[in-house]
Amino acid sequence: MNQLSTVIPNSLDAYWMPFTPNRRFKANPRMVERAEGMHYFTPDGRRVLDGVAGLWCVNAGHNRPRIVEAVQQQAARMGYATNFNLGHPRAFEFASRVADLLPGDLDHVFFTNSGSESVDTALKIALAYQRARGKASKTRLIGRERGYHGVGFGGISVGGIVKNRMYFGTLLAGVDHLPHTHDLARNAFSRGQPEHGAELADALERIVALHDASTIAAVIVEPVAGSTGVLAPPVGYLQRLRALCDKHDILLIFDEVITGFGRLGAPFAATRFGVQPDLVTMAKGITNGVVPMGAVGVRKHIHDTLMAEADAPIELFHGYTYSGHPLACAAGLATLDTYRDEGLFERAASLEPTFEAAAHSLRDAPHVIDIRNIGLVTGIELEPRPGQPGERGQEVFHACFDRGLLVRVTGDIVALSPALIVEPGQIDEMVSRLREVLATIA
Ligand code: PXG
Ligand code: PLP
Repeated sequence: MNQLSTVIPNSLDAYWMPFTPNRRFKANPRMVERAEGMHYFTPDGRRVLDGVAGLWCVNAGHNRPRIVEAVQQQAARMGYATNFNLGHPRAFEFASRVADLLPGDLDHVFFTNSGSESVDTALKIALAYQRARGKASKTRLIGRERGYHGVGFGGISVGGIVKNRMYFGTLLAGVDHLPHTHDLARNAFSRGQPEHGAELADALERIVALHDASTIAAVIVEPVAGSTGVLAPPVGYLQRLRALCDKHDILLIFDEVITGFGRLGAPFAATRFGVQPDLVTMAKGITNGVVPMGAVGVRKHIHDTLMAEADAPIELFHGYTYSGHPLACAAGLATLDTYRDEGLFERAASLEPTFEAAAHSLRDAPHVIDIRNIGLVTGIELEPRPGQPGERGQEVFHACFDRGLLVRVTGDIVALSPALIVEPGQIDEMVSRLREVLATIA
């Protein structure tokens, strides 16, 4: 153990924690201070099995020496260089590597520092592209109910989570939403893609009928909605959405912040589902969560149009101080090497049946009203307590942690999305601990 393990913070007051009930947390804090492989360790040395790859990001597992060393060496060599009018080799190398993994002619990569920034960047590229090709009236952005696209104003505007929107004023103008695809009546306990719901994509036709295609720039969806409870796309849904976007000359953006880098047993969801998006947003697994980074993959014709039609030497007036940060690029390169050399995407694909069977074995556990899965991710939906939505979920989260298992809970939906290095025995351990917890809570 390193020396840091003896440091206990003596005040929790100053830190305003993100997406956390701060007062509750500070009354009963739960901390981790070290991690390795599939586990976190608490300051008093307890081991916690990580059922969610950190927060859907540590796809190669925690503290992999190859990634640690790459970051250490880069920090010692050059910790920072601007990417505005100056380059460093690793950023170019990493962009090429990411482009190689992306399907089709998604040949260009713009770097950001998070999923939220990637979403804002993709929306801005979509708007700039429409204008550059002489379709400046195409400005409307279409999201989807229950979508999570981060917390920037662009992302919450196209996002579909009421609490992430209702406190923050008028948001972006000119945004519409497709209906979500969650349908317990028809699709409960589905394995892989649910059977029913492809026709929900046709809502785009109604939006087009209402506003006209000449006003619509882009549609953005998560291929599998993660944050709002693991919603795989109904069979045929994404294909239908792609066809409608083609028909009406609308860009299709896949937000692959969670689904990218192996979560579905393929490099991207676009690869797995065989649907070609025009723009892809990424983050999280791009650096194994070790250094913050995000990226946007851009198809050739979009990039080339913006290059050819630019009315100023700078083709896109956009970028972040830390775009292409050297530490993030170093971490990203070592991460992609790890995914490749350990065959982790293939490993995720081969574990999917085991993971699916384990998840669905909870069907008869108390409170469970749905279980759904795809790749190495499952959502286990619990019946909410009457008049107290989310309370049962919070209790499950705490009880799991106290029994040495980290899960992710959104409302009353429990998600498991382990690192792709997970062993079958650890999948069993996750499921049996969760079963114990479900049996003990009211
Ligand atoms: N898009 C998607 C699809 C995401 O899942 C973001 C954008 C935003 O990324 P950043 O890096 O800005 O957080 C995400 C992030 C949860 C949870 O409740 C999910 C995310 C973040 C925090 C919590 O499961 N996903
Ligand atoms: N605010 C101020 C005052 C700045 O100078 C900058 C960047 O130079 C920013 C915000 C944006 O920061 P970032 O590029 O890290 O997103």
